[in-house]
Amino acid sequence: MADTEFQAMRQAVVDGDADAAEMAAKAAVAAGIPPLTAIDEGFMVGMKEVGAGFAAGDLFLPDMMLAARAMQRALGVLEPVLKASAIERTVSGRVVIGTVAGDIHEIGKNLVGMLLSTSGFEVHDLGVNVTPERFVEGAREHRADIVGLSALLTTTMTGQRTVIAALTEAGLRPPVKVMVGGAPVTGAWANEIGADGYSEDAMGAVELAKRLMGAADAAEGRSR
Ligand code: B12
Repeated sequence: MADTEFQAMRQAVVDGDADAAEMAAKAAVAAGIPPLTAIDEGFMVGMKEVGAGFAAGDLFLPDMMLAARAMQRALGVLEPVLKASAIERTVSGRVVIGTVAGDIHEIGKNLVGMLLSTSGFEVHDLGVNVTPERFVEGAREHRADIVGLSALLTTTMTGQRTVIAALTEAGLRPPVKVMVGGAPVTGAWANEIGADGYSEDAMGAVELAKRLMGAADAAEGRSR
């Protein structure tokens, strides 16, 4: 049964049909499919397909825009369900997150932020196209434990390195930890630019953030 539902989710994104995406998300909730499963096995599959179609020249920018709109509509339905299932209420740490300068992709960053906040982190989202200066300011202002940097383009990935340098230059690193992610980002890249961690998806980002908080606690000799 779930197969048909996942298929409907995938198709709604591929068709860029926001109404169908909303309906598919509601059907998933009604069928008791966990929101993250719906995202990973349904909507994300469609998103990857659209990305591949664009890369192959079969689909165009408006197709990606419609797919994004459909996915966002679905996430709007799934977010309250995710929030309702949040168990940990204590603040596990403060995260400042954003998409680096020159890059306006936000869906993955939003998903990571959403999951961190339902896992007990205090999340401050600086949005998209965020300059290194703004990351430094945000980290100071919100007394960040972790700064999360999203980049979806090979041309903007290098911006992650620039932000790390800016945080270091501002004397914030350490203690602030930096985690990086986004479709073109890899563990090797994270190592190369001196990030504290990388995750390929939102669930992994939560685990990573918890690990980074543990490392911070150990360094300061306290326990949470
Ligand atoms: C939707 C989309 C768009 C939408 C974005 C809408 C929006 N509001 O976000 C629009 C239409 C605006 C767009 C524009 C462009 N796009 Co675009 N886009 C995509 C697409 C199809 C999906 C991205 C997405 O939302 N995925 C769903 C989310 C949930 O996944 P995700 O972002 O990867 O995030 C997950 C992980 O990466 C990770 N993660 C993400 N961030 C972070 C952060 C941290 C800290 C951590 C730990 C983890 C983490 O966790 C997330 C959840 O699992 C991708 C294809 C793809 N395969 O990625 C192309 C893609 C990224 N786009 C691409 C391109 C080329 C462009 C444009 C340059 C096109 C153009 N000619 O104008 C512009 C650039 C605009 C700009 N300056 O940023 C290329 C990039 C190629 C490259 N190697 O650089 C891709 C790969 C398509 C392709 N195959 O060619 N795009």
